Amino acid sequence: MKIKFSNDFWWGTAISGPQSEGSFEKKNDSIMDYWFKQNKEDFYNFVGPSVASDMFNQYENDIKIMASLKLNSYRTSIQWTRLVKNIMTGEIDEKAVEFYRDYFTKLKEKGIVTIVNLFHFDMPIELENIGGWTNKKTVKLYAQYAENCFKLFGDIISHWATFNEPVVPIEGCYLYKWYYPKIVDFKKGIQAGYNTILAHAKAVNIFHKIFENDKSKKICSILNLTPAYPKDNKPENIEAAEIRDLIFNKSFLDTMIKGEFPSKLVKLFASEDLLPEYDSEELAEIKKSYIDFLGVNYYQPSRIQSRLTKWNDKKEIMPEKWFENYEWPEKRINPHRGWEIHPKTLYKIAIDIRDNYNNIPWIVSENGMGVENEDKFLNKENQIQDDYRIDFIKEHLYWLNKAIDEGSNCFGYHLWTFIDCWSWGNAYKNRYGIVSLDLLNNKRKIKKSGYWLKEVIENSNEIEIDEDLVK
Ligand code: IFM
Repeated sequence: MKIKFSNDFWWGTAISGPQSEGSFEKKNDSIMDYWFKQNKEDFYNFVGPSVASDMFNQYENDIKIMASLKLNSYRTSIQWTRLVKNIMTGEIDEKAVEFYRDYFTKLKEKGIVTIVNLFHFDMPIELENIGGWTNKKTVKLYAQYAENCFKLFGDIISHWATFNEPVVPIEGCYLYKWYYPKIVDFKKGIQAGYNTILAHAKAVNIFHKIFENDKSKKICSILNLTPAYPKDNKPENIEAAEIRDLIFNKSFLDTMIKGEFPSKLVKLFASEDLLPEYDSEELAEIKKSYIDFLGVNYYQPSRIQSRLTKWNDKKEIMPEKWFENYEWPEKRINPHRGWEIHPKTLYKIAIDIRDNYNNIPWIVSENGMGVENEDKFLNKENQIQDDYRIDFIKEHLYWLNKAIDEGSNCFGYHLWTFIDCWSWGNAYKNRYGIVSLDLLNNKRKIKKSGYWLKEVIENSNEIEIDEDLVK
């Protein structure tokens, strides 16, 4: 069977500053730099973020590789801790401006549209020390940083993102101890989430004011959506799945697209005295804000049931007070990452955006597969034969294409990621790139999946799909 995407479809890859650039010449530490200095043992093979994929030094060559693969778009992020010399005053580092201007200009010269994201988990440590997103001072400084970015790079960059996966730092820093400072405090997490939404709103309102006469400039937020499937049709399981969706998906999705917090979520948090500190001026700022498009990172759904045991109220309250994860017996899993593979959920997301979110233009801003020990798939020419990744992409594209045919307004697909990158605590354990990275010498080599993507583009965006793969 053949599927086809429109001729102007965006094909590209996504990555982030802290995971690709390395910390060369950076004047400030992010929580990730700091955490590594404190606890190297928390990182796979003791590998930290200082070199990452060496893109700080090799971006020019990397852009040539992207262009050779015919990719027309890309996403990366500016590191706040690089661009700003003095975090508390917002003073800009002119050397960093030179670096980013050259990087973005070189992309533009190759005809690659870049979405520039402003925050990808990399809170400056100085701000974390005053409470990070729980402190409104961070919101103020973020808004100033965002305004500076729009003014410094707005002549080169048309497409922007305020945040990548804003729910992840809440989960990682305030609930499940994935990231420094590994606090377990749901109420603080809710305050941090609310302040993140406020920071986003301030940034997009500033953006729309600066570019009010230039409709080519567009801004989004990038959300990792994990739709919740109830175990079965029992009302208590449906209710549990609905709550999981409210907390992890709709909290950001509804607010950023509709300007309002879901009322059921507000009631739920109020019933447990979890509401954040807010005022009417802030709510008006959020209400006024809007995004021009949405970025959706899709990896896996969630499988949910109601609690099998009563929540112990003596324990610290957690979102799991209202639901439990459920092991779906038919679950197909990526064993390296432990994440479910369920391509059809991308169709569900696409139709939900069409029907419930004004059919806003959107892009698959991340989708991909992390695999350990990819070296075992090297052929004689030293090229990784990642056919599993090609199949993974095809399956997702099949469901995406079907949703687009049915009217969902998706304009592109970005793979995570361009080159094998540093993945926080997992460091270089799982490889995601369509270009491999040799950690011994930082050499790059295009994987089979990279050439496959090039072929798709050269073949007028047509893809041959084996029916067995998508039945
Ligand atoms: O590496 C991360 C990225 O920072 C955010 N999205 C998921 C990726 C893979 O785990």
